[in-house]
Amino acid sequence: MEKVSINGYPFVPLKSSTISEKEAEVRLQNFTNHLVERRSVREFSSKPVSIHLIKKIIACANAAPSGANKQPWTFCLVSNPEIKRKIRIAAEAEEKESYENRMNDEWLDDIKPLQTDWQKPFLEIAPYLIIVCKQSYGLDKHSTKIQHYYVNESVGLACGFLLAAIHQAGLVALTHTPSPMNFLSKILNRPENEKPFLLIPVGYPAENCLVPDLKKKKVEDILVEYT
Ligand code: IYR
Repeated sequence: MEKVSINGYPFVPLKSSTISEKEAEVRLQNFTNHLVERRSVREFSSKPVSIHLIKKIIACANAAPSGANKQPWTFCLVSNPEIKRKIRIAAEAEEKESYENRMNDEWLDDIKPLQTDWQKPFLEIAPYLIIVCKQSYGLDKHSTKIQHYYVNESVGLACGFLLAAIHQAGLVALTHTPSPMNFLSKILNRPENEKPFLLIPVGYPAENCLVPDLKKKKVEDILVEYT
């Protein structure tokens, strides 16, 4: 790789290959056909998943762009059954309170097609729980604060990469947001600069797994053109 310097900062040539529009369309169609099959799954198999595969998936998420390339994220990977059990118990307590007292009628109505309730057995069944934490600031080895930028945007992008990688690996996941999520900070003993962002069970789907028959908005309804 040919290195050059701009004002003393190292740059390398962009790795890119120009392809014909026809080729682009074929590739894009294949990519889209694959991605539209990704679904949020709530019925998991307990079939083990190789730790090697999971770490490769997390490496893919770590390639996401982030503000000033600070990578303001931590991926907590839980396979320990006792920790999974603690997480399930605490998540279900919050979810029970949410379903019974926090969510309003419109919200409860909106999620009826998903047929969810406060019970979350998948938190113990799925072989892995990935708890993605956002770092509101970083800490160097002397515990000096490091500024982070656009933390929600950055961690959201990393989660997008993570979900795409999970799907690419033939695994399934759920973007789960039991709310509030501070119980995870306690169970996982996370430092003050980190807050849980998403709780993502990962594994293989249960046999005969069903998912709700949801439709996406049409492109015409989400695209505004300024020509
Ligand atoms: N967090 C709850 C409720 C829930 C909320 C939304 I918005 C969803 O898209 C799905 C569920 C739960 O996980 O059951």
